[in-house]
Amino acid sequence: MAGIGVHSYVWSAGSSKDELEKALVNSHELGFDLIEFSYLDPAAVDVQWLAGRLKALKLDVAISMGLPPAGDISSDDPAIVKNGVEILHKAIALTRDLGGTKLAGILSSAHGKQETALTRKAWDTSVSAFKKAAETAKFAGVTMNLEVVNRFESNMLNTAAQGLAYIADVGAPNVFLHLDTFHMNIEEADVGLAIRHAADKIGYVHIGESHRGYLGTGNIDFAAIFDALVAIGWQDYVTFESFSSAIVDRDLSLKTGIWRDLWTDNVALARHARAFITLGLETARLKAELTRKAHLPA
Ligand SMILES: [Mn+2]
Repeated sequence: MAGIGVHSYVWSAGSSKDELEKALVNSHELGFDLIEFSYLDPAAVDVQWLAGRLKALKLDVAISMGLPPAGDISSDDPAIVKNGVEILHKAIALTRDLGGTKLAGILSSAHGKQETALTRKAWDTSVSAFKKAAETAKFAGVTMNLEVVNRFESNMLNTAAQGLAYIADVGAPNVFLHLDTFHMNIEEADVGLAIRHAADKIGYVHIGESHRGYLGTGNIDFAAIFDALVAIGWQDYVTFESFSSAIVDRDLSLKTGIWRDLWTDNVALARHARAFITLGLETARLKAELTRKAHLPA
């Protein structure tokens, strides 16, 4: 197990040096192995300083983002597609410059509720543009992890199976799925089966509750999810993602519909999440062992 990560928006949506430092120290002190940042603008953030702090605290890093409408690589407008590829290239560079290897999130189309169904042309346009970004990422030592999200946040990749089809069309070895239990709980026929089906191509995992608050206080069957992760031999990161109206990012909070304050004490929340994931995975391992062990008479 590479370890357990935490999304920086548990700590703060800000990117001032003080806010970033607080996020790093909190993650480190609570025993997380990775911190995920939403894309940070290198013009506003001292990337070299941040890379140094990550290294000093022995924290791995992942970068996530959702393409904006003006950078939708599935667009009919070639200028918008071109802008989207440039945005992906910048995010790849940031990931590399921070010492990370994973770019994740909604990378194949714009993040947000779409008013029309996806067309074949939009799919093909996206695949073709994404190939360029995947090539750039390969040279940067970065994997591209396509987040599969619910219908209200994208009209393209809503299920793991759709994500696998997209990856097959792109045909690059450094493209994987970024699965998120919050979204899967809405769209998949069976979350555990979907994880097993996509096993070979999963690159990153978000653990989030059905209301995005405290793990275990919503309606997601986490036992089934931890069983599936253990069954496929998942050894990479699982990252806790949670949002509350206590911490607002003007863009992401609105797009993801964060209207309720599901928590205010983020330290208590993160400590609980790490314990919940650790115990959940450990329990799943014990269950797997028990099912394999034949108790026979001596
Ligand atoms: Mn997510």
